[in-house]
Formats: sequence, C-alpha cells, structure tokens
Amino acid sequence: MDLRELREKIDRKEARLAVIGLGYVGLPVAALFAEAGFDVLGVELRPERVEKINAGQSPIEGDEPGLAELLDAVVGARRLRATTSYEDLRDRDVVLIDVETPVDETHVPRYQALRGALASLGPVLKKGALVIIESTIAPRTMSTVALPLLEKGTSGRLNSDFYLGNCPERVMPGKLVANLRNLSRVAGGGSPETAETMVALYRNIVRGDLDPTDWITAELVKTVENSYRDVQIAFANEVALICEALGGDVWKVRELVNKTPARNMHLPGAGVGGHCIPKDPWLLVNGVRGMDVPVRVIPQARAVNDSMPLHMLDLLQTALEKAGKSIYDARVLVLGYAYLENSDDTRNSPSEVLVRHLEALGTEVVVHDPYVEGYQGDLLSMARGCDAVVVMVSHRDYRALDLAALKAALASPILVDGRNLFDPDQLVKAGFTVVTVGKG
Ligand code: SAJ
Repeated sequence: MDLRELREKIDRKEARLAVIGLGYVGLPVAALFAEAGFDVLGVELRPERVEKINAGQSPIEGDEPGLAELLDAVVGARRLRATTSYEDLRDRDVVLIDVETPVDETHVPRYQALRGALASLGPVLKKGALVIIESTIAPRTMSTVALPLLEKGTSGRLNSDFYLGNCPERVMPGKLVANLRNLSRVAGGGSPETAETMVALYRNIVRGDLDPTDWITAELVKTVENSYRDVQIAFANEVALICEALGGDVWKVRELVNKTPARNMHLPGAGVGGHCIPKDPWLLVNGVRGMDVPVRVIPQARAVNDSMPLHMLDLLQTALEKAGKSIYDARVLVLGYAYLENSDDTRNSPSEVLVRHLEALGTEVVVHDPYVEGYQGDLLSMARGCDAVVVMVSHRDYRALDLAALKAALASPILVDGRNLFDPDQLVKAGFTVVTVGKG
C-alpha cells in the first residue's frame, strides 16, 4: 500500500486504525475516531483496563464530560476494541502512539514506554502503514529515536515501507474530549505528502486548524507553547517577590500592566504543577542537549517556579514568628492538594513539596482538598487547634468559607494566601493576620 492508496482508504473511512496506550490521551482519541466511523483497535498493556474498556466503561478518573457515553456507544457499535496483544496490529493501516514520555529527577526524558511501543510495533507493522506519535517529545526525537527503531523493526525504509508523523496532543484533564475536538493541531509528517495525509485523517475528529509541517516543527511547537507558559508564570512570580520586598501589590500591578496593549502578565502563585508545564520545558531543553546552545531563561524559569512552594513556607514561618509561634511545633492546615483549582489531579502538586518540607521541620500538617481522595472532610473540624492556614489551590469551594467560623476554630488566626483567593480586607475585618504572596 502506498500513501495514495492509504489516503483513499482514509477518505472512505476504510482505513483500519490502532492506538497504542489507552490513557487519558489515547482512549478519547480512539473513541473519537471510532465515533467518526473508523474501525479502531486499542493496545493497552494493563489487562484490567482492557477489560473495562471492552465492557464500554472508562477507566479514566475524574469528571470527563462526554467520554463515558462516547465509549459506551463505540464499544457497543463494535467500532472500538481493546487488546493487550501487539499481534493484533498486523492488519492496521494507521497506528497512533500515546504512551507516557516523562522526564526524570535530573530532567532527562525517559523514553522506555515510547521505545517499547516502537520496538514491539516494528515487527508487526503492515507494509505501507502510517505511524503517528502523539506523545509530547523532545525536538529531534522523531529523527533520532522513532525513525531508527522503526527502520530496524520493519527492516524497511521511511516513505516507502512505512510512513511516520508527529501530531502532539493538546488535552487537559477535565476537557479531554472537548480539547481533542476543538483545539488546533500540528501535523508533522516525514514528508509533505505524509503531513497532508495526517491532516485528512485528523479532519475526521478535529474542528480546529490542522497545520501540516515537518517533524522538528511539530516537536518544537508543543514543547515551546508550554515552555512559554512556564516562563510567563516565572516572570509573574519574580515580580511577586519584588513587590513583597518593595511593599507593592503584584495583583494590582498585574491588573494595571495588562491594561497596556500586548501585555499578558500571568498569575503569580504558590507554584506550578501538573503533567505538562513542569515537564515540557525540560523536553525542549533536551532537544539541544550536547549542542552549543546557551539555554538559560527556560531552566531558570523552572527554578523560580519550583521555589514558590518554599517561598510559601518562608511566608508561613515569618507569620508564625510574628505571632510568637515556632514553625517547628506548629499545627498547620494546608488548603488544596491538587495541582490546579477545581481538579482532583495531584501530579507534580506544589502542595506536595510544601507538605514534605513542613513535615521535615517537625510541623504537624493537616491537608484538606475537596476534590482529592484522602484529603476530603470537614474543613472547620480539620482547622481546629491549627496555628495557621495556608491556601495553596484556589478551589471554588474555598470562596464560600465562613471566615468567622474558621477563625473560631483556629488556635491563632493566621492565613497565608498563595493564590490571592481571599480579599485581605475581609480577612482583616474577620480578625485574621493575612499574608498574601506578592503583597508587601
Ligand atoms: N499556574 C500559575 N499561574 C498561571 C497559570 C497557571 O501559577 O498564570 C499554575 C497552576 O496553578 C498549575 C500550573 O501552573 O499549578 C499549570 O496550570 P495550567 O493552567 O497551565 O494547567 P495545565 O497544567 O493543565 O496546562 C494545560 C496545558 N495544555 C496542554 O499541555 C495541552 C497548557 O498548555 C494550557 O495552556 C493549559 O492547560 C490551559 O491553558 O488550560
């Protein structure tokens, strides 16, 4: 099968698709292509997930609007099936790869899952099939990792025995299906014709722009867009530290700065968590590892953002000492353990860093989070006898907090606000000592 024949099969929706890795990216993508009318096979290593999916149930935690119904419909219509066996991929014309691409504690990408998927796929890949990596990868990964592994596994050559593309995903927990349908995507092909074929394929599920390009551009776009956000947040955090030292109010400064055209100062805060923003800058930086490129701003921005949970600890320690208390034997209530407001996702949570350091000091820590298993419960009873409260996440639930009741429960009315969630005047009126990040 050559690319023209594959293109025709895609246009007739006769192309048989596969998705390797049925996680929070792969599963919705598989379901959307099945809903569009394709026969989709999902390959997933975890048998319990395969079983659940083949029963039409979503194994994905959290509230994902539209996913459960979508899955139930396409599995019921027998257009989506899951398996643990790579052998079943032999008749697939297009194979999407959606496996994890983490970076380790030394900020080096760990491609075990990606290498494993490619090494298993090569020997069973149908001649002339199109392989598309959707995972976020460091620039040059397509040419230095994916291509060699597929050439070896297929004993074939690119753009004749197989075709290869990179189409980075742009999903977000809580909006998996909506983001996949609506956000634009970059289709990086191993040839212009491959990129065009990718656009024709994704047009079946994507309403946003589909921009054909090459591998390196696709790899750069995804890692750059998240590095951009990380650097912007770090800038806001650094301005917050300057404002604290000068008696300024970064929240007011930001509001007035953003009145200037072409300014978009981001939100300072208690830290930067999640599965994308803390990781993708390191993937970008790794794209030029070993090359003589002076990469400074991006790593420094990571350092600034990673320091913010510790800055929260400093603000807390100072507030306690001013009240004649010692952090070492204080009891502290931490509000929010998720990495993002109104989410149950705790990956790379700034709160985890703060709690670990507080406990290392001997502080007694109580953590509340209305969305995270294990941290739910009655906030006021958790506040009883605490010497301070630290707001780490701006969950909507906290806006309705009865401040008088909170003050009555606390041993000392100290509140450190890492997300400018509360109006300080209201807190002072309620008798609190307030410290807000970015306010001197
Ligand atoms: N944060 C700040 N200040 C800000 C924005 C975020 O401190 O101005 C913190 C958040 O509290 C959180 C972390 O950064 O701890 C990440 O927040 P996020 O809003 O970037 O949410 P994510 O991690 O889910 O980012 C995703 C990304 N989407 C993809 O990778 C496909 C990101 O590119 C999007 O910009 C972001 O969602 C979004 O805009 O919602």
